[in-house]
Amino acid sequence: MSTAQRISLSRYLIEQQREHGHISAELRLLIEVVARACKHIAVSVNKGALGEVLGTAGSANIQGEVQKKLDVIANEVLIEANEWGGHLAGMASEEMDTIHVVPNRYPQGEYMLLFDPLDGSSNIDINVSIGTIFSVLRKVGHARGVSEADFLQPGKAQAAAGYCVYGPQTTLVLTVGDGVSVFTLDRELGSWILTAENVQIPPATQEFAINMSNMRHWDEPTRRYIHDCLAGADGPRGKDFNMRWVASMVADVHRILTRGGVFLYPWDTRDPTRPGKLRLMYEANPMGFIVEQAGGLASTGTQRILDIVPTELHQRVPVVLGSRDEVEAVMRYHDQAQ
Ligand code: AHM
Ligand code: MG
Repeated sequence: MSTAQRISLSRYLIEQQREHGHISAELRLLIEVVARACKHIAVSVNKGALGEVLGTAGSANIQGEVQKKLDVIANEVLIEANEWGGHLAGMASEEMDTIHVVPNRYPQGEYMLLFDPLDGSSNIDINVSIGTIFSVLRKVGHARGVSEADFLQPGKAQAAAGYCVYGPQTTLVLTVGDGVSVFTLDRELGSWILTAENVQIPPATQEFAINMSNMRHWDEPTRRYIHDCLAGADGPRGKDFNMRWVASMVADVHRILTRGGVFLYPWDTRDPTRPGKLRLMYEANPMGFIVEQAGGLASTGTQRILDIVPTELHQRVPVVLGSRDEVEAVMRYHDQAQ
């Protein structure tokens, strides 16, 4: 790609606003600020041990998970970058107990930003891909202020969603509801360059991603589905399957976006208070929106993820997403069990 042919994220967003009318000026600013924050996080990630950013922070989040230093750093970077711009009413994060309302000293906008600041925390210290996932909602109604209830909107109401993968390349994937675009960070210039547009997930696949060590905890339909995949070409699915599991949702979803596949973090019996590991608002909804915009499907196994009306901020859900034919196959196994 010659320098003249390069389209930066700023130009892409201005064209989305001006020519296609897909986004408002406020939403454009919001996405630019999030992308800038991701660049900042990428710098910390790249420093690793030299930046003293590895290891635990000595604290736990609301879900009782030990926070890594980078979880805390990434959360702070996103809040500090976004709170003063006038485009947001509030923010919610996997790493914060409750919402962060934009302080009174700054103007309030109509959008709300939700994020998993550092996804794949168990991979931070071992130099494997990790990422940031974000979701944007619009405040309904014009009353001043914002409360937790304003955030409890179904995923289909998202105005934008994206993720950034900090891997061999730093990649930003974005949807504003008009397909999925991919930007690669040019580290020398410090700019995001459009490297793929209108990404489509192949509908058929022979690759699944699941943490097999949890098999004994799964529900019966998931167990039967994986059993049949493992039976290969001679089994009921009639084809051989390959398995991949990075244990960073961003990396697993990015592989699926690039070459197809199905990702499962199913319902399991380990903790009766939670129906799955992944969080609806910070993980399942933004990834579900992106996957659907790329022609794939995102389901709990029995219900479209983007239709779920949240009842709490940190709600967890079972997640099955990726290539359309394969997600439908998983749903059939669940249907048959009912
Ligand atoms: P995190 O947000 O605390 O990093 O947890 C979410 C991650 C996902 O990225 C990944 O798919 C999953 O947890 C991995 O779970 P497991 O440790 O069971 O393999
Ligand atoms: Mg996560």
